[in-house]
Amino acid sequence: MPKSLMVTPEQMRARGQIEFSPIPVNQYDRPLREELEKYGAARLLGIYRDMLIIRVFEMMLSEVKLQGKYREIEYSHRGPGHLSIGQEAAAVGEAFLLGVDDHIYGSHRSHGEVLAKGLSAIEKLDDAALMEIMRSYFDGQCLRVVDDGSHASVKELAIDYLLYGTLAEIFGRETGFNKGFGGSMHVFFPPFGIYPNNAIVGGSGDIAVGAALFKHVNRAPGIVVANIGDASSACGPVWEGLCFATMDQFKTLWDGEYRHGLPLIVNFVNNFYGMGGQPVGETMGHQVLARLGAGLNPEQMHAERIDGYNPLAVVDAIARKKEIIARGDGPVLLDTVTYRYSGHSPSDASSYREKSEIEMWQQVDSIQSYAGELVKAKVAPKRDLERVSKRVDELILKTYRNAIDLEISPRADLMETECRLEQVMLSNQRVERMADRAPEVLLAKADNPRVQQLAKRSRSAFDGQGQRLPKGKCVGIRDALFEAILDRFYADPTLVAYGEENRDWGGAFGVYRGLTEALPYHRLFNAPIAEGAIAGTAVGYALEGGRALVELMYCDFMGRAGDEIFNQLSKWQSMSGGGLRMPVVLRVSVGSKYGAQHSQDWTAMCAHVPGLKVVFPATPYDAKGLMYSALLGSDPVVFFESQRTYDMPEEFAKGGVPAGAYEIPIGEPDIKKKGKDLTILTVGATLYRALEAAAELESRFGLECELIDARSIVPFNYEKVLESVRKTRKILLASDACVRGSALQTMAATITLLAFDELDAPPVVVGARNWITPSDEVEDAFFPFPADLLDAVHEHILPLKGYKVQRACDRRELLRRSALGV
Ligand SMILES: Cc1ncc(C[n+]2csc(CCOP(=O)(O)OP(=O)(O)O)c2C)c(N)n1
Ligand SMILES: [Mg+2]
Repeated sequence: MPKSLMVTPEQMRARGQIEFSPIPVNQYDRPLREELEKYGAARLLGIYRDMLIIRVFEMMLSEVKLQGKYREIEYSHRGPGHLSIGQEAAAVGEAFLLGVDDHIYGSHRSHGEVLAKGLSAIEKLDDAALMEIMRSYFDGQCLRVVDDGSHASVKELAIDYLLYGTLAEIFGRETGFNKGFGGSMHVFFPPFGIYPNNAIVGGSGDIAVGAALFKHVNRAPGIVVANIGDASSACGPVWEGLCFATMDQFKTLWDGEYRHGLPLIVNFVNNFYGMGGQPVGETMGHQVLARLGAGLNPEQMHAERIDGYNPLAVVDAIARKKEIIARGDGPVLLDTVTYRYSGHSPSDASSYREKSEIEMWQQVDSIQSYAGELVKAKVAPKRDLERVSKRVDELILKTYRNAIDLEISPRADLMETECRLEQVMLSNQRVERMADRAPEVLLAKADNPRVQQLAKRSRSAFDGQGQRLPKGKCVGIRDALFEAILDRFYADPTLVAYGEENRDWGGAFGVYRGLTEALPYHRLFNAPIAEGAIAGTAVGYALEGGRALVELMYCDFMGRAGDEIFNQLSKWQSMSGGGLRMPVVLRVSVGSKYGAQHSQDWTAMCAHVPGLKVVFPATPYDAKGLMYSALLGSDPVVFFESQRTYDMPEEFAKGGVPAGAYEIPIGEPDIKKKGKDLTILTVGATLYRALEAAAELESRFGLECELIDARSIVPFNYEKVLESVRKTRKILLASDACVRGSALQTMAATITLLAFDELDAPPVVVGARNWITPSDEVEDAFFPFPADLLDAVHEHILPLKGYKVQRACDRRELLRRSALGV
């Protein structure tokens, strides 16, 4: 909501109508002869070879899946095989003009795109660069398999390498491009500009936008292409990604050289089918997919339909779209017509379509047609094409033999302790800055009005005499977060922050107040209300090598970004075999007072999905130190904050919140108060209610409580907690999360397992009720209060003399609730 964008009734209420421009459909009709002049015979023949490589590769996989053998050599491949037989021209045409800096993101049916892009990269890279890539990628593990001294040139070796790395990955071998941790639907190879392919269809719809955002913000060379299936054009990530990608601000508000559209081609690989459902005539209403671009911006995303059965029509389209992007008018949308002869997967009997339909497309088969054109235009005689075909057959057979051989191509041993997969689930690096250049800022840190304001505040909750100060006079959690974030913006030039109401407003809860003055638009901006795209673009931004800090306002809104958080953010480090990093900090706040859809603590969901770090600080000291660690790390961190504690001053750390930088290691709980009779472990804002409970337990019952703030949930070092339990022999765990399945339940179970002999009572978890959060007026019945903690201690840990339970929580009551599912 920048003030410069005035909304006037005069303009908004004026009569008029919206004009749309015609959308080109299959307009390409240039004779081959013209392309021959442009590209030369060798390159045109290369297109034929590349299409054939893909066809034979996919036919090989089809045979393996259907018959359990290829050329009579048996192999059982249990994994998926979504083949693109028939779609070769679309893939090769797209890749033809793309350089190594142009990055493709795709979907489950991407073998063809991987091979086409790889072959194009091999064509463009010189021998030294190719050797460097092959030698350095995973220390040359894949190269050693194929480099048998038989290759006449480095390019030939590289083609072998590409085919082998891809197939070994499909067969789940450690020598594959992603250590076998990705497999058929996810295989990718960043050194050739081939970025993650997504088995969550449409998943690349917002990730690729984030990749383009990276290129834009960091002025990195190249463009990004999102290859998305036609049926997946209905998906949330695709629509959210499109809205994000076409935001006006890129062309209106961003400054100077940053004022231009994103370098992005959204390419719908339109084979007219989902699995069996048909977007045209059945599951969607656009009739022609290219129409989708029309409503998104006045440029209509320069959308057009192109004939993906003619590789040269696709080459032509990519050339024109690249020009549009180069002049700053991206992003663009392509509807690339193609067809798959193969089923959705080998088990698909194509019951949803007529055989005659498949035959019609086979009659105009792109490879056959193109071969005919080459011969007709005398680019190559038929026997040359036959020679190419024979060579391709040999190549694929050799690749197959190597990839199925367990001696040459072993599977990763995941049974050993500290196995390879454990090593890549999280990257655990400390990276001061993701690029070496001066960060762009608008004013010196010392001149920042908020920095100046905070300099006058107390850094502790108490004055020199130990008297509690009013909150308004102290540095609170939101200020402590601001300090860490501001500081990192002056250190890491790639760091960007965005989300809803991040600029001007100052972040939904005021954490970013003062950032707008400090940062240009391209480092801090408002995103559309598209939580999926906010998280998904951060994934793409990080995969490309940047660091993103994104915010989802309320924790509850993670539901909107579930796929991006749980399937994307958490997984690409490991699915890359450790080749990629994911430095993303996702801030979410846990609310109260706003009822059922604005008050949930979903730490357990994040903790349940492997691949995410999860923290929930409750004090300014911890918030600042953990934010530093999160923003210096290389892993995705879901950073929980509580709206109840944003203005909480520091009352635990001696000396208050340090003004300078410091890090608190993620995973280390902290003892907030020493005690010998009962351990209380809390997550988040419940710390303060536990503190009240501890005071009461001490004053009324003489029990000295040891209070431990978990601070982190994943990872979590149990040592301090176990040490405490050894001393107190009793532990109560409390948080605001609904008690069933909460993160503390896992901790309680682990403590039981590790300290069973030292416990006098079972670890007891107190949380919110298994209800919706009721409205503010009655929400106290939902959240745990000090009395609930005392009740739990009395009923399950240690009877408190003379204590009267306030709310039943005995065995019978717990059984009743459980049987009812509440
Ligand atoms: C989010 C999600 N929903 C459903 C599926 C199951 N699925 C796999 S492929 C597919 C069809 C996708 O069609 P399209 O996007 O046109 O790509 P194509 O298979 O035609 O290449 C479906 C429904 C999935 N993998 N991910
Ligand atoms: Mg499709």
